[in-house]
Amino acid sequence: MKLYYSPFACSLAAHIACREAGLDVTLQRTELSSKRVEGGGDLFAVNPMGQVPTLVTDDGRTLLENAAVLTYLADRSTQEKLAPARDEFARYELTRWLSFVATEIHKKGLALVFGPDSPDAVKEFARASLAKPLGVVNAHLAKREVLVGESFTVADAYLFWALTIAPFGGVSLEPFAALRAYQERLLARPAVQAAVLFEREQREKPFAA
Ligand SMILES: N[C@@H](CCC(=O)N[C@@H](CS)C(=O)NCC(=O)O)C(=O)O
Repeated sequence: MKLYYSPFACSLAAHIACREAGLDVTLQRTELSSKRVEGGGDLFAVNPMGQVPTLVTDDGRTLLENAAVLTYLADRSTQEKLAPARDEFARYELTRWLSFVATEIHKKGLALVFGPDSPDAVKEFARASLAKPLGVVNAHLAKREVLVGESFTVADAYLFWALTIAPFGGVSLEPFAALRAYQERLLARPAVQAAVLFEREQREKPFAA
C-alpha cells in the first residue's frame, strides 16, 4: 500500500493506524501548498481534491477521505484490533466519532484556523467555535479511556492528530483536562510515538521535488 501524507497534516492519523495495524505501507511525502509529490508527480493525479490522506491499496485502488481510509486500515490490521466488528453497535459509534472529528473539529475548526487563505476574522471565529466540540469530547473522555469501547481505535488516531496541532493554531487545550490526559495516554503508545517522531524528522528535511 502507499499512503500519501504531509508531515503533521491529518494524514498523521492514517500513518498511526498503519503502524498500529502492522501494515506494510510506503509513506509518500507530498507538499500541500504546491501539490507536488516527493520524487516527482502531482497529488491531483491521485486525488481530485489534492488532499491527504490518499491511500493506494495493494490491488491498485485509490481510497480517499479520512473516515474511509481509517476504517479500511483498521479492517486490515494484523496486530491491534483498531475498529469494532461490523455486527457490534460500537461500529456505529466509531463512525459517529470519525464523523465528529472530521466535521465538527477538523473541517469546521482546524481547517479554517490553519487555512492559508483564511482571513484573521475567520480564524478567530473558528478558534471560538472549537470550544463546543472540544467540550463535548472532553466530557466524553472524562469518563473513559478511549473514544469507543475499551481500547484504542482509529477514531483515537484522528482525534490525537487534532489535539496535537490545535495549540499551534492558537487553540488552547488548557480548559480541557480530560483531553490533555488522553493525549498523554496516547503518546505513550509506541506506534503513536514512532509516527510522530518520523513526521517530525521529515518536517525538518527539505522537500525533494
Ligand atoms: N475531506 C477530507 C479532508 C482532508 C484534508 O482536509 N486534508 C488536508 C490536510 S489536513 C489537505 O490535504 N489540505 C490541502 C488542501 O485541501 O488543499 C478528509 O476527510 O480526508
